[in-house]
Amino acid sequence: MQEKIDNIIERVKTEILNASNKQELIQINAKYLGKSGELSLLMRGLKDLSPAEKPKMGAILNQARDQVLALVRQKEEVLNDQELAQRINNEHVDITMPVKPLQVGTLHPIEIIQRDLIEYFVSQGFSVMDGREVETDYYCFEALNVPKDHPARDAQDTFYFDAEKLLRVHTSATQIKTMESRTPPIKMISTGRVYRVDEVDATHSPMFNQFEILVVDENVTMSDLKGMLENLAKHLFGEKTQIRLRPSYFPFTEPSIEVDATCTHCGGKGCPVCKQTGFIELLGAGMVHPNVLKNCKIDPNKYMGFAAGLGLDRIAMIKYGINDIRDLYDGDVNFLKQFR
Ligand code: FA5
Repeated sequence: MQEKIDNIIERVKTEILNASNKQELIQINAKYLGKSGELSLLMRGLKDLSPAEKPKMGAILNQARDQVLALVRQKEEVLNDQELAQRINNEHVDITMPVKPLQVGTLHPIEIIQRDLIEYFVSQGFSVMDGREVETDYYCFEALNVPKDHPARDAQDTFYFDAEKLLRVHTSATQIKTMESRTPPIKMISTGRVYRVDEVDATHSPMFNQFEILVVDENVTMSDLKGMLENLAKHLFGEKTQIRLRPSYFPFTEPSIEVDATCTHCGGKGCPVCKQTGFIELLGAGMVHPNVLKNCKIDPNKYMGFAAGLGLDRIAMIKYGINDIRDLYDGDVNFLKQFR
């Protein structure tokens, strides 16, 4: 038996020595250690030996099996190394070749302004409120002192889902939600998309972005509003910026104002951008109408407030010198990648 085993080991050694790839190695392994392999058959024959012979022969066969396994593994390592060396030899990396530039995205100009304004107001203790783009007539109009037959609705026509549900025309709806859910003092901002049935032109889009500011407290005055607006204009367009207040009308504020800032292009001297007026329109604002406070169960004899609403698209256009609002929505990568 020992002779037979020695013979097997010798053959295994020669065959392994001659094996030139892993497939041949697998075959050698199967030939000796597979189900019907020579060594496996000998091991299966152990059961026919006498009890005295069994342990001795068992040990010899186990040793032979381990030896064959070790030889196969050794050769496998050699073949792996050869394969790797061959691959390294065949693959040439040209480190002088220019790399493909990474495409890094940029923030949309409106997103940049939105984030900047949120940071600006949050640092002054304002909280950020979320609003809904699909609103009810009540929050968008009625609670803001704009009843169903009010002429102000014509200027802010919108898209209706049914008699009650509509796409909000302004972020002012969030004022009501905030005043309903909190008690004064209130300092809140809210931003997002709004919708109107407006014809598209260089400065109008049926979908645009607004930024709402609301403060409600005891003894809040128009001069607090003016101070806040002055600082805001300087923050947006630089320290030299000045503002001008014009009387205006919003049903939800009394008095109401339209706020202009000195033209960022000519500094107030007059140029084609500001149509020679020296000013550009910035936002609408005013003191919260007592009816609005009452609608939110806030006592108008105790509390006062101011509110303002900016059109972020127009701010982006002024800040970045964009002539057409449509550029903001065309998704032209070459246009958008300017804003970093
Ligand atoms: C309002 O929407 C008021 N809710 C603002 C307000 C809030 C007043 C709080 C008082 C107190 P107005 O309709 O003027 O106001 O719109 C505000 C800004 O939205 C405008 O100054 C303008 O910048 C922008 N805007 C209005 N319509 C469009 C449009 N179709 N496309 C782009 N921007 C627009």
